[in-house]
Amino acid sequence: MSVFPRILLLVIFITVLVECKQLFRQGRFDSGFIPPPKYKHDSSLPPDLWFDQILDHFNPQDLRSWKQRYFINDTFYKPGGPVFLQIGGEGTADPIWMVTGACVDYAEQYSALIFQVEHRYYGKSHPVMDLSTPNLKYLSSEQALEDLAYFITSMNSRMDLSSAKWIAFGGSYPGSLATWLRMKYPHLVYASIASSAPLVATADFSDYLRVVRDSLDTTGPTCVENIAKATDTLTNLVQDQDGRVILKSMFNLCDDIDFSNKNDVANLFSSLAGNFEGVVQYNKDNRAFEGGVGYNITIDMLCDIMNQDNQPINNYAQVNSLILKTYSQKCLDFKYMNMIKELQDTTWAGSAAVGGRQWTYQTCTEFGYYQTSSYASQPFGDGFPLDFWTQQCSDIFGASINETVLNNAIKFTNANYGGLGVKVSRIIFPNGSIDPWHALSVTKDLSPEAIALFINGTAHCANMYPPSPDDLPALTAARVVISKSIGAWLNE
Ligand SMILES: *[C@@H]1O[C@H](CO)[C@@H](O)[C@H](O)[C@H]1NC(C)=O
Ligand SMILES: *[C@@H]1O[C@H](CO)[C@@H](O)[C@H](O)[C@H]1NC(C)=O
Ligand SMILES: *[C@@H]1O[C@H](CO)[C@@H](O)[C@H](O)[C@H]1NC(C)=O
Ligand SMILES: *[C@@H]1O[C@H](CO)[C@@H](O)[C@H](O)[C@H]1NC(C)=O
Ligand SMILES: CC(=O)N[C@H]1CO[C@H](CO)[C@@H](O)[C@@H]1O
Repeated sequence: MSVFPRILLLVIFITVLVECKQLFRQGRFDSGFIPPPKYKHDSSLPPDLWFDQILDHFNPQDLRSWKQRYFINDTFYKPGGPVFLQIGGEGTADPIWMVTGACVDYAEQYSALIFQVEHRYYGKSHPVMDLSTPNLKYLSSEQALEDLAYFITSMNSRMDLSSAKWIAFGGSYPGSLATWLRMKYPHLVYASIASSAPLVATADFSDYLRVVRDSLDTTGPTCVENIAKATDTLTNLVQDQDGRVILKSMFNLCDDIDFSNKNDVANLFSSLAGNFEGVVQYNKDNRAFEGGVGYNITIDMLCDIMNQDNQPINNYAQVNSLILKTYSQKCLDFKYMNMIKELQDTTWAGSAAVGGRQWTYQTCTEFGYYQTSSYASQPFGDGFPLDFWTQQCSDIFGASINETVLNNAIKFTNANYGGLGVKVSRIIFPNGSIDPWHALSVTKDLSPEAIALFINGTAHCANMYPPSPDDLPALTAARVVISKSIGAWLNE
């Protein structure tokens, strides 16, 4: 079931049960940023299809190609109808999104053909033999955008769709891709819905924990206050031999704490913050398929524990136990080198290949997005600053992927795509008020044609899920706005 490794944003619960793993990394589940929606699995999911894709779009002399996976649902399509393109992200593409979720509802309403294209290097879309650092050089958002443009032009001629209006859908990193695809290829992509899309690359994403704090604060001030008290106690105990023995048993740690190992200590603090990050980011999203885990843990539940009449450190430990139990972890593995070793595995069969290694590479070479402890007024301490994150790039990928590379890459990404100055039209940017990622996204209209849709009370990509009777009114209203906008665009 889902173990969240330590990297960023969008996709799923991997059904690998690994003991002693960190649970949440950089805001991302094992398989990516958007866990699958609630749906009863049955045999009628669309089958894998394969597209001959170009390896290096930026070198016309390189004729190598590879097989990219995609899915199609033509049940609702009527000739003359639009084409909805679901953009895959940093995890395995899940065909469940071809039969359920908001995009499918809109497809039924507007007689659309639906495609989903898996992102290169993730899932079953393997452009190269393995994930060695040299082989990762074709992994970038730019290559991914070219994949999509080439896919669209090919399908236009193969399926006679040239006059169809393509609308791109994506949430989280694919939301950014949906934005940039519309910007770069307005003649191929007619409109985009870019949910919870982080458009600004930044190494130090300290605002993440600011929003986590604000989201926990919606339950009242004591939750955050008690976390801060627990962090103080933790900070004191960890400096003391007897204290470390107490912490080991209290937090069910897999190993003794070696205080001289700064990376282990940082990783411990970061993992305990991760218990809250993972819950806040996906709070009450209608996401779990039958048998999925973790979807029923909410902000309210964690804050109820933190507000118990008990020592805050004990409550903090109880939250940790709940998360460990939920993800079937025997103990909390906070050893830095265990995490690094796992992410160094270059095989497609390794657990890091589910997306952890690839996404870490994209953070190191394009986006940063490190959820550091540098924002002062958050309750999780200052124990995992930016250098704790940036060193991971060279520790995992070698000295050639270092902090200089990261800083240059971030400047390039923002210049290349425009950050929040992106010039784009016929696009909606839905965002959730409690989702930490809204801090890097569009929350104010860019223009009358590029609209922010801020959803009060919801988490990451909530609008993409199928409706649920528990949905907040603002979420229901947002889905209607999106649906009506699509209708209006199609009538233009
Ligand atoms: C398309 O989605 C609808 C709605 O879930 C489903 O009934 C239909 O079987 C799907 N079609 C294909 C070809 O998967
Ligand atoms: C969450 O759901 C699972 C499976 O349905 C259940 O075993 C578990 O007790 C639930 N956890 C909480 C905290 O409600
Ligand atoms: C960082 O990597 C670049 C090239 O990948 C290399 O030229 C540079 O010397 C490295 N810097 C350090 C401090 O290792
Ligand atoms: C969001 O909802 C909360 C609680 O329901 C309410 O107090 C707040 O005023 C709302 N904010 C906006 C901007 O509508
Ligand atoms: C937190 C935040 O950025 N909120 C903004 C979201 O977007 C709306 C407009 O759509 C603004 O009014 C909010 O201030």
